[in-house]
This record gives sequence, C-alpha cells and structure tokens, in this order.
Amino acid sequence: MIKTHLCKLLGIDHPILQGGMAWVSTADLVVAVSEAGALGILGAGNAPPDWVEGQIRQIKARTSKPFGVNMPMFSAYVPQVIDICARERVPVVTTGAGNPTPYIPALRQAGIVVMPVVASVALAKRLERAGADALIAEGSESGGHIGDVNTLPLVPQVVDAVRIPVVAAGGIADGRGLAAALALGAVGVQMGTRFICTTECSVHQNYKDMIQKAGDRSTLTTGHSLGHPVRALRSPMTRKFEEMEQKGLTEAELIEFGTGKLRLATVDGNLSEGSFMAGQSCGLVSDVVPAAVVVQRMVAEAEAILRQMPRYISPEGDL
Ligand code: TUI
Repeated sequence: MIKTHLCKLLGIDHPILQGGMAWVSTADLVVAVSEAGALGILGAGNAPPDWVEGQIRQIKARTSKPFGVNMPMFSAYVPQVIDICARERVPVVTTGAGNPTPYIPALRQAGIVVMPVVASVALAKRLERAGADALIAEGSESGGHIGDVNTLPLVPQVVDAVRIPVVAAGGIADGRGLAAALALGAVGVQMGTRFICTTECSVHQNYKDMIQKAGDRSTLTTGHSLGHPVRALRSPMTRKFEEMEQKGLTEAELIEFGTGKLRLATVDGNLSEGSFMAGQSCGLVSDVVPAAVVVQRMVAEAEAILRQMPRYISPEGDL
C-alpha cells in the first residue's frame, strides 16, 4: 500500500485519480476505478445537464466509494452541472481548461472537495487563495487541451508555490511515474490515457488499438494558432487540421472543423475524421486490462521502486 494525504482527503485506498475525459470516462469506467480503490472521475465535457445527472445516478447506484465529476470551464452548462453535483452530493469536483474561481464558493458550501487542474504556477497560487482543497498540476505531455510547461518542471514548482496538496498529471502511465511524482513532492497522480485502455472503458475498440500501437512520438499538438493547444494521436484529422492552420484559416473555421471530432473518435472509432486525444504516455500502454489491474500493478510497481531507493544512499552502495 502507498498512503498519502490524498488518500485521507478523498477517502480512497490508492493515491491515483482517473482523469475526467469527455466522451471517455463515463459511468462504467468511473465505477470500475472507484471500486478498485482509486478515484474514478466522470467527464462531463460539454454534455447537457440531464445526461450528467443520469450518469451520476448510475455511478451512485453501482458504487458506494468516492468518485468525482470533471467540468471543463468552456462547458455551456457549468452552473447547472454544479447544482446537480451539489444536489447529488458528489464527493469531488475537478475543473479544467480555465479558471474556476467564481464557482469555488458554491462547490465548497455544498461540501464538495474542489480540485482544479492547473498548468501554471500563477493559476495555482490564485486558486489556493480562492479556496481550492488541492490542485492537479498537469504538464503538457497530457492528452487533450494542454498548457505549455512539462510535468517534470511544473509539479515541483507548483508544490513549492502552494501549501495545499498537489497531484501530478501528464506523461504518467505506470508505477515508475507514480514513484517519480512522489519524489517531486506530489501526493499522487492523475492518469487519462492509461485508463482508456481498460476493459471497462466504453470507447470504440479502434481508439484502444491506436493507443496500444502508439510509440513515444505518436502524438502531436494542434491548435496553437487558437491559443488552445490540443494533444492527440497523429491521424488524418490532425494532418488536415495542421494544413488548415498553416493556410491561416480563421478561428471560427478551425473551431467549426474541430467540433464533434472527439465524439467521432470515441463513439464511432472513425479513423479518418476522429480526433483521438491521448498523452505522450501512450508509448507506455500496450494492453487492455481491467481498471483494477491498472491500479494494482501501478501500486505494486511503485512500492517495489520506493523500497529499492535506499540502495542509492547506502554508504557501501550496491553497484
Ligand atoms: O481540460 C483538460 N483537457 C481537456 S478538455 C478537453 S475537451 C475538448 N474537446 C475538443 C477540443 C478541445 C478540448 C480535452 N482535453 N485538461 C485540464 C487542463 N486545464 N489542462 C490545461 C488546463 C488549463 C489551462 C489554462 C487550466 C487553466 C488554464 O487557465 C487559463 C486561465 O484562464 O487562467
């Protein structure tokens, strides 16, 4: 077992969060991860409030363990989803893709643990002042919408800048990543890509196949011209998007082209048009296993690594 403050804060057995992913982390995956003793997080994305409410009810009917809901700040339904989370007594809310400061008081008042995703030290400091319970420092190795600082430098800088607990995200897919995150001062990790390749994740098989086949250089970022870089697996869609950006198409045209492409990947497995968002850790993922196996493997591997560490400081050395 690896126990940190995160386990106590959230009431979980293992210091591992499954990142909330729109169209990807639906009730089936959330229940599996939470039942495994980590924290499953529903990806609310831009989904209508009725759908989010239905998913939360399904999760509560199938597990009594803690779980979370992630809401990106660009969702059209943020206030309604917050009301639902308060009414349904959702234990944890994570936010992403923006500054959630205006919503923190309402969430805390409802007894919800608030954990915003940050990609910079500046926002980390602001959100600590605004009342966040903990932060998720997400480096640009992550999939989807990202900032511009990598995980290895970002996490310790955020840890130094705030007093609240910090979770590391971006580029982590195994026990080595968990051990490294703890060494950086984080209290745990959040992973997205690794959890896509689980038996309980409901995305199209093509998505899982692409991640399993991917290597270290299989992802790229697009959307820099929009100021919102997105990391995804290289595909016909990302090539087309790159061409359109190079041609200097307007923001509205690029957004129109991009809209709906994530759903084409997750639901339809559309290889030519879908946007298969994934992090650079895709090169570390080579099987599809139950979420509980991901969690158990990861903890066992991190534990073995941490136990071996004293050999580097013993006077005799082991070399
Ligand atoms: O939110 C994410 N990742 C996402 S959201 C998403 S949905 C999507 N669908 C289609 C196209 C594009 C996106 C896919 N992936 N991660 C959390 C995250 N938040 N990463 C970086 C940030 C972030 C960036 C800037 C958080 C705050 C921020 O603040 C800017 C400000 O307003 O101060």
